[in-house]
Amino acid sequence: MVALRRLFVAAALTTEVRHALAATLVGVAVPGRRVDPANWHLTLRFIGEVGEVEADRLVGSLDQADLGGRFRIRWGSLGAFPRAKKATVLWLGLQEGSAELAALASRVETALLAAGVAAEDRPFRPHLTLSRIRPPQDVSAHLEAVDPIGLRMSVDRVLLIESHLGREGARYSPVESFDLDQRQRR
Ligand code: 3AM
Repeated sequence: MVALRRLFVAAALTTEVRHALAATLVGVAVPGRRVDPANWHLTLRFIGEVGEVEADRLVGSLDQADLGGRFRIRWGSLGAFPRAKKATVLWLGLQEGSAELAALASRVETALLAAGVAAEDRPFRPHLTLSRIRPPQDVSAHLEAVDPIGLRMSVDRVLLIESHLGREGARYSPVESFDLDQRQRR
């Protein structure tokens, strides 16, 4: 039997910002099941379940790819998928850096396509998932209650992460880390 690994690619949070965001959100009412701050990330591309050979191939492709330079983002407001009135995911968005993050996601996509991964047909939406809500809820009031966070962060690294599904929710473990180019820092 071939062992399959459920993988995705994400931009890493810096440790300082992970702690600062957690402290900022401590007093904020977050409906649903919260994602542990240790698991917070900015998903760039969900890959899904792949075998060992395909996993090795896409690590090699990401390693060789020009993922571009480091850039700065600024955390913004809360948002919800699929919509505020019937939310299943509550997330934190970006006030600045969305275009740069989308450009990074596009470079990751190119590297994955080169490794034979099927093309993504869903549009990229920058977000950090804070909670998952079942059954769906109207979170409009929650969204309005929180001012934009405004905290800045440098995106320095891309991670290939393995998701282990379990009854307590998913557990994530980084498989590989890919540094963005320091020389292009803006
Ligand atoms: O943490 P976020 O929400 O950014 O929602 C899942 C999570 O992203 C997403 O991949 C990340 C790791 O699980 N995800 C899960 N299944 C997916 C799918 N079939 C998916 N994204 C797209 N298609």
